[in-house]
Amino acid sequence: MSRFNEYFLMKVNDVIEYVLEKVTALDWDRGSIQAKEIGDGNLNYVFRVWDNTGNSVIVKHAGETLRISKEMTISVDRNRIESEILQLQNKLAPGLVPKLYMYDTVMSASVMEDLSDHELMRYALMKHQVFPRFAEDITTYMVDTLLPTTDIVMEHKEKKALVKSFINPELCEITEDLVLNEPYNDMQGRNLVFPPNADFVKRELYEDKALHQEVAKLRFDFMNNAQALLHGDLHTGSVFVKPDSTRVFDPEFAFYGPIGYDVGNVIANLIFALNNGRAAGNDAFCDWVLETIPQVVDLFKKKFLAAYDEHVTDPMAKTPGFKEHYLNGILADTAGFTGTELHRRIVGMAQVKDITTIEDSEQRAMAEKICILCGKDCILNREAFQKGSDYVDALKRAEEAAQKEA
Ligand code: SR1
Ligand code: MG
Repeated sequence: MSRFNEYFLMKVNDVIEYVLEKVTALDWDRGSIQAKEIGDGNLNYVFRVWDNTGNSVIVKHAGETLRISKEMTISVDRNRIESEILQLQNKLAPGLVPKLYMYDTVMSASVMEDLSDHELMRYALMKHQVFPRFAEDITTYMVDTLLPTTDIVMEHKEKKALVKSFINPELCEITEDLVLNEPYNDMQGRNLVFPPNADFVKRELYEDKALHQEVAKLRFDFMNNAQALLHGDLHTGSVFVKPDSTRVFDPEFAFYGPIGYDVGNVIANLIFALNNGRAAGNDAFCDWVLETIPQVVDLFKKKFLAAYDEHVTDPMAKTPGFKEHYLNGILADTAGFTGTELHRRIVGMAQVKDITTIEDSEQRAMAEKICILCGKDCILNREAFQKGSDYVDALKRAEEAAQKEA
């Protein structure tokens, strides 16, 4: 009788036993097999399991409470969602996501390719490493995973079945609260505001009613626009990199939502990296980020338009002018969700190390002001963000305005 027929929260030794029992395709050396918990995210436990003969896998295991807060409980079904979208994305974007070996809805665990030869992109960026192929790879990943899952491409009943299968209410609720509500009102008293910026945050985020109106529109766009099957949490901590490879992982927030949510998350997280580079005075790194941000937008547009012509099946979506209308909507959403990600990572409970590790408090306060002001520009003027250089211009405006505040 297997110990793994009923859910429990596994520790390191349980995971070794689990792998020996479940991952039989590999010829494990029982004498040298070992495991280590290497999780770095806010939600799950991640174990690397390896032996001395060269076998290794990653086991991702969902607990019933979150790593970031034991008071927060969410369904362990997130592991199934993540596993199923990874299977689909391995078909849509092979080579850009980890291979999935198996998943188990009893133990809420999945076993996947060990990418230890890669590095977490956020940490590599914090060391000011550059990744010249990132813009190409991430835009291929986004276009190849997002467009084919829309109902301008996919048979409509098949798409609706996917919407149903990837309904992810508890993880969506985290985003609806932490990203699209609390940064603007601290409704649950769990925001983490850097004290030197308290008055600035109050004025710019908590008291700006015009901003709240636009964020409300974005919040209901997120909740109601079942446009494509999103990654749902596409920040630089969800990407592994090495010079010749980019792999997007951790799609447990996947659901059918607006495409601009994924694209905007990528841009905002590059902006955090830029501000870390600025605080360190690393101009060469900042120049690379300032080239990469517009490349991401412009390559996304180019590849999206080309893929649209090749893959769209819906007859009305082929009507002249509709393609441009559809893309313009995505671009405006992209700017809006760039802005909400910029805000929530500065004042919300889930912050980013790119900013929180800036030691000099004046530099950190400046970096945060730039992100807040740039985010507001992206949200309030989102229809005007149509090309990559619009983000570079917005960053310049935010830097100038933040300097005046200092
Ligand atoms: C309570 S979870 C906090 C954040 O971690 C995840 O990576 C998502 O970004 C979520 O918003
Ligand atoms: Mg994550």
